[in-house]
Amino acid sequence: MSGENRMNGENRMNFELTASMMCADYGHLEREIRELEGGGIDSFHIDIMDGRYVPNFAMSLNDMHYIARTTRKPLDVHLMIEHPNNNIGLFLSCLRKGDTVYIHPEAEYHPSTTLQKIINAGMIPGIAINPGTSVETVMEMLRIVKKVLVMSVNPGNAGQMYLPYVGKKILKLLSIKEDMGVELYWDGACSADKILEYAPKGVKGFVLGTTLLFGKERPYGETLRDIRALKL
Ligand code: S6P
Ligand code: MG
Repeated sequence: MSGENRMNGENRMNFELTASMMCADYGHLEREIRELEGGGIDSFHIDIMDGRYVPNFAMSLNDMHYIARTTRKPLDVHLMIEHPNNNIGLFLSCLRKGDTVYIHPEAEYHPSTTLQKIINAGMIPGIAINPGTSVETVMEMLRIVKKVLVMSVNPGNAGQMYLPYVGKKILKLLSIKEDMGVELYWDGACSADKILEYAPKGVKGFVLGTTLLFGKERPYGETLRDIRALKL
């Protein structure tokens, strides 16, 4: 990358930024989507919670459907629901080929069956790994999925503190990601420091929530431009 590009805020390191839409202003959802698109967001992260797998209710199928109809950018759907296999068709029918669907392996008796349905529908299959879940317990699934969403907070809420013990697990995943054919994505308390540290190590994308993007009384485009300009 040339020095000139760095100066222009055009950092050529290829990392993706996705907006955690549970943190958006629902009074102006279309405006939020347009502003994020205009600011250069790569995709929209959709947190679906059922009040059982996690102790919270967040976005619904309707919210997801609205965002899917309103943008042409990819969706990144993070299912924090028990037994997603029971209802996976409802979600897949609202999505386009090339959107990503993450499930939590602990939430399913047969996660590989659910992942196969996601693959058969033309979506990108992913698993989300909780802070307390070890890599060893999901090793075989790494051979099925294309993406791994590494949770650096416990699932259920935005605005939580980063859990530092997750760092070692990310390093372990980075060391096997090529062999397994997966890309790693960071979800939870994502700060500029974390992007600076982990993008050069090979984390492919970052979910942006209240830590960096939302609720800052600053245009999203400015924040996103600053992130892209980080000197990695
Ligand atoms: C948490 C959820 C995440 C959050 C995101 C919010 O259960 O999966 O996607 O929405 O982490 O970001 P922040 O910066 O508020 O932690
Ligand atoms: Mg999420």
